[in-house]
Amino acid sequence: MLTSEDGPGQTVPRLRLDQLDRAPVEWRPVPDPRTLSVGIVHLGTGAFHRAHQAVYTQQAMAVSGETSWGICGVTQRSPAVAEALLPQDCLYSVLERSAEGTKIRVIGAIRDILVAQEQPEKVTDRLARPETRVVTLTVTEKGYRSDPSNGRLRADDPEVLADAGGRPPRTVIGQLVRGLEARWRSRAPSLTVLCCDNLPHNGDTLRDLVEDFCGLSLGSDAVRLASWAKDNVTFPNTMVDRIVPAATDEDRRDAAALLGLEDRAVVVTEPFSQWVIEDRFAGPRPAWEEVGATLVGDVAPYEEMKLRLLNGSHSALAYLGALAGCEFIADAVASPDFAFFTRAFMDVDVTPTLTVPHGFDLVSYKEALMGRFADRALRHRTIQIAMDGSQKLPYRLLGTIASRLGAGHVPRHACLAVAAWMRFVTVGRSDDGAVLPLDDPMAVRLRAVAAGQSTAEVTVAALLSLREVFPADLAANPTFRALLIEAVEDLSRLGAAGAVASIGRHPPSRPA
Ligand code: CS2
Repeated sequence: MLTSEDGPGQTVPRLRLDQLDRAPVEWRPVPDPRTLSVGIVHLGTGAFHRAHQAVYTQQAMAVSGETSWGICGVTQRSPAVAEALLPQDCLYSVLERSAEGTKIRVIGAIRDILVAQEQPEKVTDRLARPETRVVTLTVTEKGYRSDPSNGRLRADDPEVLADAGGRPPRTVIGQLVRGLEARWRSRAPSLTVLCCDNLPHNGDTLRDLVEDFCGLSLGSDAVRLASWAKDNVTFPNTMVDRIVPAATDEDRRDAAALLGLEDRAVVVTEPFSQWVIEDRFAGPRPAWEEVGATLVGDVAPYEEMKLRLLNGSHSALAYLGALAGCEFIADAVASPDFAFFTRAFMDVDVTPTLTVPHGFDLVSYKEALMGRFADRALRHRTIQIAMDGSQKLPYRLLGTIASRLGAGHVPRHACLAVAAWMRFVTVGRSDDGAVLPLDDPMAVRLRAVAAGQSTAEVTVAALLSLREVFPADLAANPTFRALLIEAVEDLSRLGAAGAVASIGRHPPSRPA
């Protein structure tokens, strides 16, 4: 067994700059992390950022020879990432797994790390420094504290109000606005802010949230800041894609065995990676397009395709799979009924709602998605994706449903997925009785609904009344309501596996 230098046995040294020459040369970071200076601040330094934007940035610097795009990561909710990274000089490894095997490389693009909740002033300072030219964000859907029904800032959120009142900021939007305000006052150069979360029109949404916060907090300065920002700050929309399951002890052991160094911040991911960015930068940026990022005029078609096909299928498989007792996404799609269901969900419910970019091969894209879901090397837990459903459903499933109902069709597969979420949050157990933990910012209210449930009608009506999740017009749609009641009943009568199998026997998309 491999043990760390701090643990018993003292056999494997920790990954650090002064230990890097122990790692095989092809896995060491290029450029040398010691030569980098910080030009990017990233809010939300979770596993996704470390497996995605940080990798592109390191590769872009390797190709261009630039050394000014080091990243200062800011962790939001917990200091755990900072605690793992700081003793490693912010180095970590990316373990790329697939049926073909496992690859590893060390990433050194992150050069500093701050804990937002403990160092708010330092975060503002970093955001305001003239050498910071790009800010990127991955703080998950809930991190924005927006109302999914209209994308605007929740002005009744106590944390938002407290930040708007002037305390050192704890919310992401508060941090960003304080940083922008400091840049405005110090006449710092222009800045590009790239939202890299799975939200529709993520850049436009973020710009609106910033504007809302300014309105709440800055009084008459809000207008002056807005007019400066209009000329000096851009918020391009982006689409990001890479599946990043939570790393396990086995991943950490494999990384140690490959590197000969212990890495407590390893991230595990798939070979696939995609980044589509609207080409609206306010100033300099890394040469991301040299290393696979696509710069386009309009991200909307890519983003809708990805959110509805990939993330929509993910959420459907997460709830139906968890109820059926599948631990991993690959377990779920290994069942022919689940695979058939997923294809039908994509083809029958989602595809007609999409505007496909010119020349884009949608058939191959969907096939590739099925392959990615089925990859057994990637142990992506259904329960990980099931997290924060109240924040994800509107963007991943409800848009598809509203669009299909509007066109006079019955999106039966998407409705079964929403019904599975309803059962997941109200029953909280899989069909064989295992407890399914509810990790959701609305957990208290969702549990209150669960406590009052009696029949499928009552459960569906109570959940549909949650305006933060279901827009009023969709909630009032009688076809939607009837489909949900039928699906909730099917799930309880047949179990998730039975309901998934039986939907395959329905004629596809009967007119409503
Ligand atoms: C997943 C996403 O956890 C989830 O909700 O659907 O993180 C998904 O893996 C990524 O968006 C893939 O790009």
